[in-house]
Amino acid sequence: MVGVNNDVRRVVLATSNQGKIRELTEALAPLGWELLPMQDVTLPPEDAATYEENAALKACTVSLATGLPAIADDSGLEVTALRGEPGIYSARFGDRKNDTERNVYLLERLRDAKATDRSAKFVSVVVLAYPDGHLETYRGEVTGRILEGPRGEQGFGYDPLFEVDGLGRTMAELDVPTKRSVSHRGRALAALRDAHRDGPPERETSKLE
Ligand code: ITT
Repeated sequence: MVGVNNDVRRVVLATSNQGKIRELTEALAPLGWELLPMQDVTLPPEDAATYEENAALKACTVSLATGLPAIADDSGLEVTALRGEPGIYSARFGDRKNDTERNVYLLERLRDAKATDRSAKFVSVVVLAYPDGHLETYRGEVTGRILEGPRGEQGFGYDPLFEVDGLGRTMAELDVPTKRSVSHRGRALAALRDAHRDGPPERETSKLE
């Protein structure tokens, strides 16, 4: 650890996912924070059982290594017909190597699913970790359904297969501001922005009896 700096105006982005980096950068811009890449810090294996714990693992690792506050997102796609799979394992679904292969695998797994079984949701948990160990946690979700083939060129990951409820468009057919306003990550980050509107939120202190 490189000294403790809890000043939230310089924050490290604790992710190696370029799609997340773009969305975090865009959604956090109104706060005026300086967002730094994590450079040579390696993220830990995501071996916890929840999005919250995995996001905290990533954010804490980077915050401790850099001595600065760090922000991480752990997210996933939960498909009803697959009883919530791939969930926290979305980045390594079926051991496939990249987004395209994972999308093909998802379609294979859903080949026999009835139309009503194709409902799904995206979940994002964003954790802001401070070098003194304090954590802030924000969660967002969006519901939709998995199409039988991809549509759209924007976004990343499972976006081309996920049609957002009420919009009739896939997440990959949305421009950046629209994805931000409806998406799981956009919602989690809106909650973070609200909490920080007037500076860092007050920390809860436990009272000693
Ligand atoms: P970092 O851990 O470095 O942040 P990662 O891609 O490994 O990157 P996760 O472990 O949180 O991140 O995996 C989430 C996966 O869920 C991601 O790789 C995508 O396949 C999928 N996913 C998450 N958010 C998504 C989004 O907004 N659109 C499409 N797919 C998404």
